[in-house]
Amino acid sequence: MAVTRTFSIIKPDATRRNLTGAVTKMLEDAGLRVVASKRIRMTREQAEGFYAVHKERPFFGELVEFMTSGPVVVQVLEGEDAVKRNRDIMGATNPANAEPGTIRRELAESIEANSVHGSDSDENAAIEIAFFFQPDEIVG
Ligand code: RTP
Ligand code: MG
Repeated sequence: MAVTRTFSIIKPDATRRNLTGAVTKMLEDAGLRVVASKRIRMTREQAEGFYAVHKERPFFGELVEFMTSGPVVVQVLEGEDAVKRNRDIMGATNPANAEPGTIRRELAESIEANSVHGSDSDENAAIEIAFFFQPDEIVG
């Protein structure tokens, strides 16, 4: 299996509860390596742009409010089959449906405040990484 990269966000519900380290440990224990990381407060424009694919969804407005409600940590993760590996350790979108041992089952608050984002394909990972990072900010 090839070593690839994915994009992750530790969401405001997790930073508010001081779970940045706890989330990162679960990612590392799953075999992923943090090769870029920064703590930012997303602007409304960034959140709307990042989630543009969800523009027509009923939860879009609330999602933008939530993602701009506090600090987030944006990260690039590297590992074998990184996109799938990350989605496996994240668990289902709704923590109530997520498997025990996953980040969302163990740490998330709700379907919206679900602690982490992870890219859903290699193609989207590349787009999402470029949305937040310059190439020289990523050190593999
Ligand atoms: P993500 O994109 O964050 O990795 O999560 P996902 O694929 O599991 O979920 P997606 O359907 O892409 O939704 C993106 C984010 O929107 C929020 N959401 N709220 N209120 C709702 O019904 C609802 N549904 C989704 C979540 O924060 C979700 O991660
Ligand atoms: Mg998604």
